[in-house]
Amino acid sequence: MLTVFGRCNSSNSAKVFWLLDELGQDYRLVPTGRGFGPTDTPEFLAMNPFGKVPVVRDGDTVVWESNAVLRYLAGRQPTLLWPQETGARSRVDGWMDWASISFTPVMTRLRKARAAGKTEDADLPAVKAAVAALDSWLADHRFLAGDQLSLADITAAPSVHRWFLLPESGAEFPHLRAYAQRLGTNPHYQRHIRDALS
Ligand SMILES: N[C@@H](CCC(=O)N[C@@H](CS)C(=O)NCC(=O)O)C(=O)O
Repeated sequence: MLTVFGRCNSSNSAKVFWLLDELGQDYRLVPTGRGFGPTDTPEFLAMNPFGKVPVVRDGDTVVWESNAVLRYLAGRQPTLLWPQETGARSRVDGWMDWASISFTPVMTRLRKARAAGKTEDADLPAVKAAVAALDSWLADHRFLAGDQLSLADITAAPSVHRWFLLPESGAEFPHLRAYAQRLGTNPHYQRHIRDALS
């Protein structure tokens, strides 16, 4: 049985829970992370030396870093969420890396600054630039890596969701809004992403 160490309110864990549901994969959840269970025990640090969730254990194999976990899980069985053909797969991988390296950090910092009541918006220009690029891409694409849902969308979804929680999301960026609404019709997104805000 696959074991997942994570917490339901963590966006990086939520990505993994969403994929597991898409794949119809059973798992045992060990609630772990801030407010749920310790990550500083020798046992946990032996799995992930950085003491972060999510972590997945599959027999003797331990995987950490949420995108690595997504790829590991999608690689265990054929799925269009992470296509086998290398060109198609690289498009998914590119969006995953962009979302995690260029979009999520600035979006997370902006959200935290707002939550702390800070008025200075150092990350807003970078967030807006990312959102504008997403919007123009999504004018011609139903999902990030093509016509159907993929690991790219699962990776970007928490930050897209967080953008629309900000007051300045307004009426701008209609293609991104339509995409967010498209994601919002997915029951696994509804179950895992909407409330995973920390
Ligand atoms: N880049 C890592 C980030 C992992 C991360 O920062 N996880 C957060 C939850 S989203 C965490 O473990 N926070 C500490 C805790 O919950 O104890 C990934 O994608 O897995």
